[in-house]
Amino acid sequence: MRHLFLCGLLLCVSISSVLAATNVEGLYQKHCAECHGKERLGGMGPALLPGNLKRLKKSKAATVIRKGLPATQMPAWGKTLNDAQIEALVDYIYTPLASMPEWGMAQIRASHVVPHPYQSLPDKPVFDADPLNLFVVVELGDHHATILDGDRFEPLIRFKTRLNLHGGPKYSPSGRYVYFASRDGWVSKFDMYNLKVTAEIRAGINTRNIAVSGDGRYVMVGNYLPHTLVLLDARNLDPIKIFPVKNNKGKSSRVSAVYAAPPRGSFIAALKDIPEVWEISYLDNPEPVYTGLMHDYQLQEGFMDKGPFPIRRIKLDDYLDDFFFDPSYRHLLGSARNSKKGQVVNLDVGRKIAELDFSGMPHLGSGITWIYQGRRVMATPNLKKAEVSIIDMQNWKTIKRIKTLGPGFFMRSHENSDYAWVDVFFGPNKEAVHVIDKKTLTIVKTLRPMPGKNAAHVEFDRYGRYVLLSVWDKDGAVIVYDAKTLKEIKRLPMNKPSGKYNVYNKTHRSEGTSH
Ligand code: DHE
Repeated sequence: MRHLFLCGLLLCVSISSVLAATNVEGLYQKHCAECHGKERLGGMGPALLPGNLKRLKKSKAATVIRKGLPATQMPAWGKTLNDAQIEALVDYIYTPLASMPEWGMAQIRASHVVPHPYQSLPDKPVFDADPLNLFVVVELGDHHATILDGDRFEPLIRFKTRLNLHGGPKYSPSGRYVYFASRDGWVSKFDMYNLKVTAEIRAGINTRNIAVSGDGRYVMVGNYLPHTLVLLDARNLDPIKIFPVKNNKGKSSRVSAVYAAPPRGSFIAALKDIPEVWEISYLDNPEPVYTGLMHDYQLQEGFMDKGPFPIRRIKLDDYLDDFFFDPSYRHLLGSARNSKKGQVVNLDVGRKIAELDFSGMPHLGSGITWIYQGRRVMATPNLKKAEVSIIDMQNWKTIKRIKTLGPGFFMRSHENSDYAWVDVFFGPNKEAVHVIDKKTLTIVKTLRPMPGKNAAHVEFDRYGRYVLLSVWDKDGAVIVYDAKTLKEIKRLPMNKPSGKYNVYNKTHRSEGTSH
């Protein structure tokens, strides 16, 4: 009898766990799949797999689901889901997939398409606009991009992109080609002269961003999933090499971001799960760029890989989630999501040389620099605090915190403008954009171009005469302002326009924008 009772109990337990499992799968598909992918492999949001959640405790994951994650699109589910449902979801996302999809050389190669091979299209632009004053405008609302004439502010073409483009599209050195990355791993090459997509390849399952080498020969892709960096030949995007991202003990890591450092002839990648920065030379003969630095190399000899594209590993005290270079590319300024201290890493000597006083999680990749009272300063918005930090780049001290109406995402300026623009991306004032006087470090004007709608991300034209601002809404717009008078010049209706990228400013590494 007791035996029968136990069997019944076990049956009940296993039925309820099956039900719970079915429910949690249903919960995931209903609330999470749209952003994190049906298979948890990532989409607009990151992949939700144990390998990608290593730095997050389960209790913290529950808080993120309940309260949302500041500075991301992750909403708070605390009012929709109860505690048991949240716990079940946490267990679910920390459970490994039955089989992990592979994304190695075979899969990458199989995805490759080249509709217009390198040098098969004419070398003359098919339009009469200034090719160096064009803008790429990414429209997230329906996954399109518009190429905009930067003198007349008229679209030359609007074309469909891969889903959820993220990060800055990167130009070839001449500005003829632009490379896009989507969060689900697609890299697309677009010919700005012929207004055509020329090649595409899926280099990862969940991608962070891409960088183009200073000589235009390579594209490096940084992935969250799998934990790899993938090097592509820029001509037709043929894959050249996959770098598994692992430390010397075999622990693997997501890539936080990868950027090109042209004066160094290298790519620099920050890692999310290993406290290391990697420098990968793309020079045919890597030695010359390190002239004078061989001593440091000898010190680190054991860490250098041999062969082409050598990896130099710089050990740090903390992880890096975001970073910025000084104009010489000798220093890297980095921040980590859960740390109050930023780090300044001297890339020549290969170690941290100073700490930065950060508490608001600056979006460093969005920072800009200018000369203030004879000294170069860096300015960055903060994702968790309503302020802009101004940092003296000689002694790395924060010299001013400019109070804003809410945490901001993007800050932009231009060499020829007295103003720096910063958005209020989060909170009740997300419709506002501040204009800061670079000489006095004070807000001189706050614009609210479309009340109730999020206004964010500006980019200047090549001369610094006009400023383009996005209103991130389905019925949004790119609004053109006169950079001096701050008066509106033109409004172009667009579908949730996000970033805008001017060819000249990007290819000439303007101090007022990202590179
Ligand atoms: Fe971005 C650039 C990281 C969320 C829109 N964002 C970048 C870059 C990094 C980064 C490292 C620089 C890449 C480059 O230039 O190649 N972004 C992150 C995050 O860690 C964060 C907070 C969380 C995440 O989901 O990854 C994040 N970003 C967002 C958004 O929610 C935004 C607003 C909408 C979206 O598209 O997902 C967003 N990020 C952008 C844009 C840029 C960008 C428009 C390019 C700015 C530029 O001018 O170069």
